[in-house]
Amino acid sequence: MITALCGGVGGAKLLNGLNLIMNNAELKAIVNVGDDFWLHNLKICPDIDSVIYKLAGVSNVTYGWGIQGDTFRTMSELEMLGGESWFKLGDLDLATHLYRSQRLIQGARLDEITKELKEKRQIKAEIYPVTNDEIATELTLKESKKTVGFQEYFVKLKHQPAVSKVIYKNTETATCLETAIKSIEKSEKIIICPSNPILSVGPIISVYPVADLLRKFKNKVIAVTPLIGGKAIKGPADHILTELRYSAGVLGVAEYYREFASTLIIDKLDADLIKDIENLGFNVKVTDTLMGNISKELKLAEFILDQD
Ligand code: FO1
Repeated sequence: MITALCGGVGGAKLLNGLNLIMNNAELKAIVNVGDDFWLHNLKICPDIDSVIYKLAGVSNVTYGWGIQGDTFRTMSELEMLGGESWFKLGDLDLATHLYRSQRLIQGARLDEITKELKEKRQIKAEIYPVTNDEIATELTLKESKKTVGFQEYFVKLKHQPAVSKVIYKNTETATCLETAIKSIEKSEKIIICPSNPILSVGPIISVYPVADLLRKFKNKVIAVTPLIGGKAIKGPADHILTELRYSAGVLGVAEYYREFASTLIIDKLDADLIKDIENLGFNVKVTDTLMGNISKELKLAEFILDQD
């Protein structure tokens, strides 16, 4: 059994590689729900959906979120009406949000609904929200000192403003899914996918008892850096680490994960940092981590599964 802690776009690519190799329910993904929010009275779970669409082979290859070939006619109409249209929900993607929201109103739990959604798309791997409770990642902006919700920062503000603080709201009272706890305990390997450490993995780790479990099973935790040559492929992973006083580049990722993971997988472009990262106590493995196509997703997944 393998458990992967996963955010949206980057994490979903590695998860897809693992899923293509394993293709069974022995792969368990624990997914971030700190980005989730309500919009138009619909519950949106971007990371769960990015993972489901990717594993189902329907995800938009350019954006990494949403469905390939989707259109945005509803959003254009909404914009014309003067409605809120900054967060682009595709016409096909809307079906997922309608389904999930209706099921939540009927009293179903988020993990049940996620199971229904992934089974409809013939995905065998288990996909668990880390918690069924509503948690929310919020960011305090350095200059304005304003605290904004994740999607306002990420989409509206295009993740540009410097951040002074990240808050994982409600994680101290949220209950971790029992199935997620069991899968961490029973797995031979726990993989931290190349997602944003602070914004995508941080909310998962902050739900009790995930941090304690990672510390306890540290010897089987393998983290994969999302930074290549010190830079994020997409998103704010690189600058948010330094804004929160971690070292620049992959060293900052290593500092963030040092209490939770024993192995850190880094890219060839960062090989000059091997010694510094080893000095933080990691077993360092170097490979090509850029997943530009499915064969590279498979290759990285194979490399990780081969580690002892
Ligand atoms: N990201 C954007 O940058 N702009 C969007 O308009 C947008 C819409 C969207 C709709 C559904 C969905 O599941 C994801 C969407 N995302 C969009 C991605 C999302 O904001 C981020 O990828 C994640 O929250 C970060 O992991």
